[in-house]
Amino acid sequence: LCLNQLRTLHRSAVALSVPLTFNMYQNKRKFDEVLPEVMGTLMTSTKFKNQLPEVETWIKKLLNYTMEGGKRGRGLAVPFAYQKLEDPENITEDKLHTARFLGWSLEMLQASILAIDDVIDVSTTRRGKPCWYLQPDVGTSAINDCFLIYHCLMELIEIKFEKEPLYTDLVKLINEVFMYTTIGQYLDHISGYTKERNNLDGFTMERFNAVAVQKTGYYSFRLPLHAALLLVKNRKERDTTELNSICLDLGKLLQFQNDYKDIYWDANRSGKAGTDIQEGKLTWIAVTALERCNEAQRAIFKEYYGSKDPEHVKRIKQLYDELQIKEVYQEFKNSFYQSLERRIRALPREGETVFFLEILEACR
Ligand code: DMA
Ligand code: MG
Ligand code: MG
Ligand code: MG
Repeated sequence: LCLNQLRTLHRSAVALSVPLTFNMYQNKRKFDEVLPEVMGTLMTSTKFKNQLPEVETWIKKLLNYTMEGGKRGRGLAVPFAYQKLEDPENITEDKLHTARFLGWSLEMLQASILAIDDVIDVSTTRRGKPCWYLQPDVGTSAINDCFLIYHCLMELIEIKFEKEPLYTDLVKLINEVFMYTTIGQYLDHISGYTKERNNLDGFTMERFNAVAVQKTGYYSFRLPLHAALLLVKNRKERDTTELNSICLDLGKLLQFQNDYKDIYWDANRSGKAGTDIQEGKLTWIAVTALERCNEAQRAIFKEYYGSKDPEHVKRIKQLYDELQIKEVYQEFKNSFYQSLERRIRALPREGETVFFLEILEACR
């Protein structure tokens, strides 16, 4: 047997012990069926009683608009994680239903994070339609609407879980994760390049990673994982150190892919028009480009990055091409996947491995 054949055999053996079937999205129909119940539950809130009639109309319009579309990765991850992390004999249909309900709560959180992110990033489209803040009669009032979505989420989980033992831990989890996300968003905002500030000291991979972990890793991976763990019977006995660490690495992965798509995917494919170059964002693409720039190229970067002028944006994209960023990205992405996959396969429980392999696959 030559070395390559051996490698193939080894890979299929590993694949057999942990089948890489793509299961998470098979549960999407059942997940979607829970949404009307989630909305119905929210609308039973006593806080919405005796309101002026436009309040309920507005809340429904706001939630329908901002929660529509998207891949539902975070929401679906909750019931999927519960199924994979809980011992089979403890899984109940009731808890699965709760996991789906929790998943939708996280989708609501995601809606508020994205709606405010689009204001910060001066974006124009999201999930294939204009950003919420660009809707007629919204504008800067979108900031208040984001609070409103957040409070709908908190109200929803109060109505549904107030009397459950998991309630306090759930509220603490959401608060903790939202705290990290808002810190991450702050860091993202102040790390941007402007010609006036003329400072690229912060454009390092270390800083990119620190921001990505906080703005993306916590709410995209750690939150669904821990929301699911709240339903697992003997969860307090589980050691989550390595799981948490993998979540944050997945955050880096999701963010450097997100940064790539901002430049190289057109809006039809990603559902949103990119603004990273225009807004001078600290992105994986920009940091990687700077690592490879000579003095002349660095001067071009400093001249044109962070400008809304389409010609300047074009010039930056041309610089990225000269530096072969696409190729560097593919290579980096492959090796990042491989090392994460190794760590995931080394997890002590097969359910943990299956869960994370699925998430990794969903990130492809
Ligand atoms: C992603 O940042 C992180 C959050 C908290 C939304 P981003 O602005 O790059 O996201 P997107 O590309 O979806 O606007
Ligand atoms: Mg954005
Ligand atoms: Mg952003
Ligand atoms: Mg982005």
